[in-house]
Amino acid sequence: MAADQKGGPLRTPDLGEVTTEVRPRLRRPPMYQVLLLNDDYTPMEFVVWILQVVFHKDASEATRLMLDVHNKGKGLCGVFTHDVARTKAVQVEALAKREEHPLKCEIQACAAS
Ligand code: TYC
Repeated sequence: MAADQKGGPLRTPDLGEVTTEVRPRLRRPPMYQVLLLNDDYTPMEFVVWILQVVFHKDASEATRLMLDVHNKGKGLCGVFTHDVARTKAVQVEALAKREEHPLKCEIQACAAS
């Protein structure tokens, strides 16, 4: 479709007036932050590993973020659609529970833009 075709009636020399398909207005999905919470018991190496396998952080970023959470109480692991954010939070807590660590995540809606 040409760049100047915005939907609605269109004149062409050969076909006369034709109606083009109406293009739906697309909206970006709402986005959610996944925040990792500090606790006194989960080993630091386990948190670094979680940040690598669930959030695809490299070793140095995972270590920096783990220390940030350790020092400040919580930290941002990433921003995702609701399903992805929930899935990652559930994965973190399931992996932690398997090892009997109390590690928890929070998800929080981002301000609408
Ligand atoms: N505070 C934990 C400790 O000293 C380490 C830790 C860091 C735990 C980040 C959770 O999200 C966390 N072993």
